[in-house]
Amino acid sequence: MIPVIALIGRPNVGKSTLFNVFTRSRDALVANEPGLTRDRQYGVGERADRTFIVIDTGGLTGERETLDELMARQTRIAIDEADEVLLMVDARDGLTEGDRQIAEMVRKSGKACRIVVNKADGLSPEQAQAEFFALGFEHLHIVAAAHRKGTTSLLDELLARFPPAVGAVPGADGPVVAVIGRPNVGKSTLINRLAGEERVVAYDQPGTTRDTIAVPFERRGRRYTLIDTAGVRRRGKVHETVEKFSVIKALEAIERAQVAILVTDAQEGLTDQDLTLLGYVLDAGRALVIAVNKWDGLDADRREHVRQALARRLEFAGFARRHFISARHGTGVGELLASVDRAHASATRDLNTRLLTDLLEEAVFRHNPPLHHGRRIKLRYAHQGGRNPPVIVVHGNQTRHLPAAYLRYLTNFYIGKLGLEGTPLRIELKTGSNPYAGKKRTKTRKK
Ligand SMILES: Nc1nc2c(ncn2[C@@H]2O[C@H](COP(=O)(O)OP(=O)(O)OP(=O)(O)O)[C@@H](O)[C@H]2O)c(=O)[nH]1
Ligand SMILES: [Mg+2]
Repeated sequence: MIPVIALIGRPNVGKSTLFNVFTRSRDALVANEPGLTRDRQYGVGERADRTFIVIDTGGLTGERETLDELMARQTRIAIDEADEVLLMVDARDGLTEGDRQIAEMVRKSGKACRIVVNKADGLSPEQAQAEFFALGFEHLHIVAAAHRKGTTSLLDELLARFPPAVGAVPGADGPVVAVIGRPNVGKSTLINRLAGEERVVAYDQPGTTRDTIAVPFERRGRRYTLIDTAGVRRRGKVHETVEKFSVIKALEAIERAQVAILVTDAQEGLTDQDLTLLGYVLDAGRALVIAVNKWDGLDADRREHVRQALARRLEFAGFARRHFISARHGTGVGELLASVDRAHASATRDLNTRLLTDLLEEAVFRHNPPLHHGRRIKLRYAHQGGRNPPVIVVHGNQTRHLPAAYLRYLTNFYIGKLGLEGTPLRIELKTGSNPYAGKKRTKTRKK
């Protein structure tokens, strides 16, 4: 299980700033204006081989009369989803009635909680912390999020409480595939189609929102593990089942998988939620296959329209194969799985240094990098820097000045020549001495 941390507190205490430090993203908006964050925000962070999920929430005033019910609900959901809560307070404001109210809210939830005293820059630790012990929580951390002070040790203490990460899915061999998508797009139908109908039974059982179900199956002599992210299903008033959507589940599944299948609904088109999920997959660098489900219900005109709309709107995830399927009838599901195989193979492939360097030379020969201040940018050799996603590290001179367009050219060149499919490829540029020259150490050192 991946630890989930919720950031809560009054407006403007620095929750989004800390969120950005933890996730190293610039996603959460930070502004010197209380009440900026309105929705819950989810992000994934990494620290020394550990992965964790962070939830940013909108600030709560904590004052009964003005307490924004919507924000309060958001905060309650975040507390509920979290394994540990960080209640942030502002060292410069000192302890306020709002802080007390929010602390009370956490206490009632029974969740583990730490006080994070922010904006402690320029204050002595004694000054900063003294009054906040009155909130009655044992753990108190003093940080200056905007200056990244104290944030690493906070994270280390926090993560130490959780058992170390368990790679992917314990006991899984073969590709681990996350099946993600909005409620009722047909995730479970697809999983049943792939894994066999007897699996159906499992899904109607109540569980907590955090339960993800790993479904092992075999097809044509190959083993797979599907991660089902379908929410807890409740029988609705009428016939249908209502599915509760959990971002945490999707994030967890994406982290644990090598390939994601994003299931969308052809009849409803792409929604913001689809694009949010897609964004999570791209951030994680996972291999991706897109399943456009419920294709059976569309006439020829409509199909053409949907095809074009998707091609346009999914251009930024162009590496992902799109399959138009009917999970209910089984149409297109075999081809979908074949794409999953190819995406998995591409994403986890070992790339030979010799080959990568030869290809680099070929790419440069065909199309030279430009000059920078009259000196040619040189790309000399390449080697693999990671898998899933594949990372190619390219060494050369003045690589900082390599234009984005050239990097795109190089990326596409590698993708084409290596025959990579269904996975993003990352290229890292490095300027400096050749690490393989390490044997002749004295020479390179002296430069
Ligand atoms: N001096 C100082 N300022 C900080 C620190 N951390 C955050 N700030 C500033 O405090 C302001 C509010 O920060 P946010 O991260 O947006 O606060 P928030 O809690 O997310 O606010 P809401 O989303 O409105 O609830 C910004 O101007 C930050 O730059 C810090 O450690 N020291
Ligand atoms: Mg915020």
